Amino acid sequence: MSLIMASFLSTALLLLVPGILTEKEHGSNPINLTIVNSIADAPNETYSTDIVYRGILLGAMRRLHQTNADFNDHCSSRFTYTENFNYGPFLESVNGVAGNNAEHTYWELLVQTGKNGSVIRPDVGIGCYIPEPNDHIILNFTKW
Ligand code: B12
Ligand SMILES: *[C@@H]1O[C@H](CO)[C@@H](O)[C@H](O)[C@H]1NC(C)=O
Ligand SMILES: *[C@@H]1O[C@H](CO)[C@@H](O)[C@H](O)[C@H]1NC(C)=O
Ligand SMILES: *[C@@H]1O[C@H](CO)[C@@H](O)[C@H](O)[C@H]1NC(C)=O
Ligand SMILES: *[C@@H]1O[C@H](CO)[C@@H](O)[C@H](O)[C@H]1NC(C)=O
Repeated sequence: MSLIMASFLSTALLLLVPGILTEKEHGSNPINLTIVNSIADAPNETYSTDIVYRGILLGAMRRLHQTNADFNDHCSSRFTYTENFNYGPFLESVNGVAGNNAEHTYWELLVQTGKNGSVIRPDVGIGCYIPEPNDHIILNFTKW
């Protein structure tokens, strides 16, 4: 009896596991990204893009650049980043607006979490942050 049960269970597992793996490894989720300029009085811009399973934010931004006409603007880059030796990509400009050391301005990375809706300030940059499926990414042009 228990032998039959065990073999039934393992067969059920074998049938289930490939389905779960397929979804997680090949799936992508929609994610919203809002551009906020808290210094100039510019209206917010919200874009929708896709993020692959456990993909980094920079990947979703690259996908947005490839697919969105507004964000893309005739193939000229609508966001730029510099490569920091220690910390990786530093987001320098978005839609032509660049951070400036002399003016103490920069693009701050914020996330409104899908879990509870509160806004957090990740302790890593765009190359390391891995958005959750319902995260709302906010790029906030601000002062330091
Ligand atoms: C000052 C500072 C800033 C300033 C830098 C202003 C300036 N031009 O001086 C500002 C406010 C711009 C900043 C922004 C951010 N920062 Co900062 N920052 C620091 C801090 C406190 C000191 C850096 C420093 O002056 N070092 C001394 C100088 C001589 O060395 P340096 O190599 O030239 O320093 C440069 C880099 O540190 C770079 N930098 C600063 N922050 C970051 C973040 C990333 C992701 C990258 C690639 C580069 C970078 O700017 C410095 C000047 O050019 C460090 C913590 C620490 N105590 O080290 C955190 C730190 C480096 N920052 C961090 C983070 C997470 C950020 C943000 C992503 C925060 C956010 N959620 O928005 C943003 C970057 C967003 C973007 N646009 O990509 C993390 C990086 C950890 C990681 N592994 O990614 C650190 C370690 C703090 C932490 N939370 O632990 N930051
Ligand atoms: C993105 O924003 C739109 C419009 O506000 C909303 O309908 C949609 O549910 C959001 N998508 C995600 C994944 O948060
Ligand atoms: C812009 O977006 C931010 C972050 O979601 C929000 O706090 C702010 O109220 C928005 N501003 C406008 C004018 O919609
Ligand atoms: C909301 O969720 C984030 C992580 O998803 C957590 O860091 C934060 O403490 C939570 N805030 C509240 C008020 O529960
Ligand atoms: C953007 O930065 C400003 C200034 O630090 C802050 O007041 C505002 O709350 C930030 N925007 C969001 C959406 O958190």
